[in-house]
This record gives sequence, structure tokens and C-alpha cells, in this order.
Amino acid sequence: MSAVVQSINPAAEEELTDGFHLIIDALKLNGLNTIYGVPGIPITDFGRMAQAEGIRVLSFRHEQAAGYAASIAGFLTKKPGVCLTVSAPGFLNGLTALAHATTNCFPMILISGSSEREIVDLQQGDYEEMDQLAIAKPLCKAAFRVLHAQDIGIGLARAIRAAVSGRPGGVYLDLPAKLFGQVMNADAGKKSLVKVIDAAPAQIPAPDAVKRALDVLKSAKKPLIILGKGAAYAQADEAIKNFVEKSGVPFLPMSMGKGLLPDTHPQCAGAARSTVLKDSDVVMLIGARLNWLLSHGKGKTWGDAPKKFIQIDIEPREMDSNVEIVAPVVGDIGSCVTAMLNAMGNNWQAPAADWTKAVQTKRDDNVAKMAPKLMNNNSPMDYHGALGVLRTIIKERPDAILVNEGANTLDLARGIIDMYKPRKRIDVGTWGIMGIGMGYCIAAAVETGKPVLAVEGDSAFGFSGMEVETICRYNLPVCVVVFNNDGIYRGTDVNPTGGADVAPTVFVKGARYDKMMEAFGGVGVNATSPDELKRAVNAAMDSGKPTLINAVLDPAAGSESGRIGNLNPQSALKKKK
Ligand SMILES: Cc1ncc(C[n+]2csc(CCOP(=O)(O)OP(=O)(O)O)c2C)c(N)n1
Ligand SMILES: [Mg+2]
Repeated sequence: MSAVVQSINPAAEEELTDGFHLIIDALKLNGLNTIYGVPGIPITDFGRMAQAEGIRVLSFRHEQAAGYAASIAGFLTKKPGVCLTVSAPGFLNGLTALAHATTNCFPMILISGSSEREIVDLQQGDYEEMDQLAIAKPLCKAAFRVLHAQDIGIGLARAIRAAVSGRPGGVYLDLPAKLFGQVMNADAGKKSLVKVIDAAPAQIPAPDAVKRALDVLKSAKKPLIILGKGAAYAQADEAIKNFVEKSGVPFLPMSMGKGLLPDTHPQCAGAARSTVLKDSDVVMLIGARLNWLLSHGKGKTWGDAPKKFIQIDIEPREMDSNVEIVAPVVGDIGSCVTAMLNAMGNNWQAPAADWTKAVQTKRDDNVAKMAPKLMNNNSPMDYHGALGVLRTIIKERPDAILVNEGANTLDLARGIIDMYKPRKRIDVGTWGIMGIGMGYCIAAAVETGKPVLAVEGDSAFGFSGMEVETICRYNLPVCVVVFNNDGIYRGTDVNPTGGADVAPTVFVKGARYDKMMEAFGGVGVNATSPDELKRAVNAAMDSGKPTLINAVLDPAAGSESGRIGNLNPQSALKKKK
């Protein structure tokens, strides 16, 4: 009887869709065409189907690297980078990257499969049981779970809008295994999808705020502009350049703000950092926060002279976070900077020459002092010899993307390698996190199509080193230079007990990281002098072949914690003699 009913029921002919396809269609509808992840239950088939439907699905060796890739894809494109993981352990591996994205204000969506809700909630011991939504919540901007196929469109729309609107950040999207297989009418499914319109609407600053800020800037005798990575993210490059140049104010780029204007620009105060922080009287922050990286806007770094701060940021709560902001300008960076530029009029007075000349002189002195160090051809290399070579290579190839992590390797490369274009330098970010390296390389190559040069401490590289296989598998134009000084900060520490274990900061001596790349068909080079390093990097950048150069550094080169040794706690207890 039921068979007969079904055969005459037009519903039996209806076209159906399922959770798998609705998620894929929702991603594509919103222009999210790349997924970074690691397969496994319950998302293996989803990855296959996504690939079949034209999404680029990049499989990693560890979710954390995939997550970092997604986070920097978000920074580079202003669209949320998507990371896809399995439940509990895969989710947790991806979670560090989600928290990193949130901290750094990069839009990213972590999509994790999850186990059966009924079993998880009764804690009955399901396969990879974990209440992932609850765990993700404090580490991201927003977290959502979709239980029904008809809600997939809305769920993804909420995730996208949360990731990119206002201050961008990480969003978690929990997709229980059962959702993927749920079936519904295809037409109704199609109608349930949402194309997010104006996901990150412009936020126009109040005219009063703009006027107030310009009045403060005008009153300055020794003004300074600080460009943060928020300014780089905004992709308002022309407006920022025009504003800075019209103002005539010296500017200091934060690490990932480098290249918005070239580091060689006459107004760049990068090499006079300590002078401008101490001596300035009005400081205008553009997409930069007064966190630890700027010594919270107070203390020795900032000198004794009174200071006034102007701040442009999309997040109103950023104002007065550490010190009083006398002129807050709240809005998106592009709108704010454009409004400032328009309100400046045609008679804007550049700051007095005694200030701008003093900054330039300090900067030129520091650059000149450094120059001879960068030209040494010592073997084994020191940081300056090796970085002098890489500095020239980036100068000759300003479109290349520079990935950088480590301690000395990071701090010295940041200071030495000039950047010429926006969003070309990507690094450890707000947390000073190790492990972003290979994930960043992969996403940078995939999202921009440009060659990538990674400058990696040997310790830093180890956090994501297995992803060199991923780089080879996708044949990406990535050249990794490992600054091999046999350890963390230095390779010279000794175990004070005289026991067999080496000191906690020391690695295997004479390690050959280049062999790792060769193991997967890439090019490996062992470079012992700046000349060799230069040849090898240029060859890699010309060929576009995955390359890893083991740069042999003097194990004694480098200092504790690079430039931030002062952050190591010291015991208040004086050692008794
Ligand atoms: C996830 C994470 N774990 C640990 C650290 C602590 N840490 C800071 S720098 C660093 C490695 C520094 O050594 P290396 O990368 O070899 O750079 P070098 O100073 O030797 O050039 C470590 C482990 C960190 N920043 N992030
Ligand atoms: Mg090292």
C-alpha cells in the first residue's frame, strides 16, 4: 500500500539536497572558495565533495598550521579564512589558531565536525566526545552550532558577518556529524542560503571626532603617526599614504604595518624608534593598539615629556585601554583616514623642520651604523651577515611576501629587512607566537600567487616543519630559510649538572633541515656563508620551486629572547653568596 502511495506521490520525484551540499553551496555563494584543513570523521566526504564542487581544499599535516593559514588568508583578503577540522582533538588543534586570529583581529571561521549531541550532552562517551561550542566561545568573537539542514545558510551568514564586521576576529561554527547527511527539498534548500550583503559595512567617523583629532595634531610640535597591522588590513593604502604625506608627520610602522609606505620613505622613523617614542608630544595611532608591543603607552619607553594620543580604531572600547586618548576617532580605517584627509584643507602646515630633521638625522645615523655589519661575509654566519643578504633580495623583489618567526631571527629581521609594499610582511603577531611559519607560507602563496620567502629561527621552524610536505605537495613557490644556530636564542647553553641531557634551549648540533625538504622532492641547500645564502635564495625565488635553505649560523650569535629579554621574570630573592 505504502509503495503504491509513494509511486503516485509527486513528492517522491522531488529533487533533494543534503547538508554536505548546502554547506558547500553556502560557502561558494559567499565567495569562500578555499578550505584549509585536515580530513577525518565526520568531514572526510565533505572535503571530497567540496573539491568536486570546485572549492580548493588544501590538506595539511596538522590542524594548527591549517588554522594559521586560514587566519592569515583572512588578513590578506579581508574575507574570512576557512579552517576545517574533525571533532575533539582536531578541533582543539585548530583552536589555538582561532584564538590567534581573534587576538590579532583577523577574520577566520573554524568549522569543526562534532559528535552526537545527545551523547555528548549526557557525557556517555561518544567517539571524540567534547562540548566544542562551549570550549570555543571564550576564545573567539562568536560561536554558532547548526542542527538542521535548513539553517545552514543562516548559520554561515552569521559566521561570516561576525568574522568580518566591526573589529574582525575568529568565529567558530560547530557542525554535528548528523547535519551533513540530513536531506531536504533542493529548492527549499537553495532558498535557505544567504548571500551576505555588505558584510563589513563602512563605519563613518563622527565629523566632530575628526575635527578634534586634527586640532590636536595641528597643535603638536613633535607629532608622530604609528601604523599598525589594522591599517594594513584595511586595504586603504592610497588614503593612508596620502594622509601621511600630506601631514608631513614622521611615521613608525608596527611589524605588519611595514610597507604601507616604504621603510625607505623620507618620513619613516622606523630606525629612530626609541627617539620618536620618547620625544614626540602628539601620537596618532592608526590601526595600532597600545598593548605590550608599544609598552602600553607609558613608562620609560615613552620618556618623561607629556603626550597626547589620537587613536583611529574601529573598536570604541579600544580607546583609553591603557592611557587617556584625547581624540578618539572611531570608524573603519579607510573612512576615518579619508575623512581626516578631506578635513585637512589645502593649507596644512607640516611639522617644524627641527623635529623632522632631528628624526631623519637619528634614523640616518642608525642606518649608517648598521650598514657595515650587514656586509660581512662571515662563516659561520651571524644574523647581520645573513640578513644583509635577505634585505637586498627583498629590495630587488618587493612583491615577495616575507614570513618571519623566531626570537633573534624575528627581531633582527624586522629591523633590518626594509619592506616596500603593504601586507608583504606577515609574522608572529600580537602574541609573538611560534608555529605560524609554514601555514602562513602556504596561505600567502595560495591567496596572492606571489613568491614567499620565510625567515625562520630553527626553533620556530620546528613548530610547523612537517608542512614542508604540504608545500611540496602543492608545489608552492616558497623558499624557507632556517637560521640554524643550534637552538632557542643560542646553541651554547650547557647543562649545569654536567649530566647527559643538553640544556633546555639547545638542539642537535649541525642539524640539516634542508634534508627535510629533499625528503619530499623539494630543493634543499646547506648555506654556510652570506654569499652561498644569496645564491641559493635567488635561485629559489627565480625557479619558484619549494626550497629549504639551512643557513648555518654561529651558535653563539643571538641573545636571550631576542629584543624582549626584559620580559623574563626575575626573582625578587637576592642570591645569597
Ligand atoms: C607557541 C610558542 N611557544 C613558545 C614560545 C617561546 N619562544 C619564543 S621565541 C622561541 C624560539 C626562539 O628560537 P629560534 O626560533 O631558533 O630563534 P633564534 O632566537 O634562535 O634566532 C620560543 C620557543 C612562543 N613564543 N610561542
Ligand atoms: Mg635558533
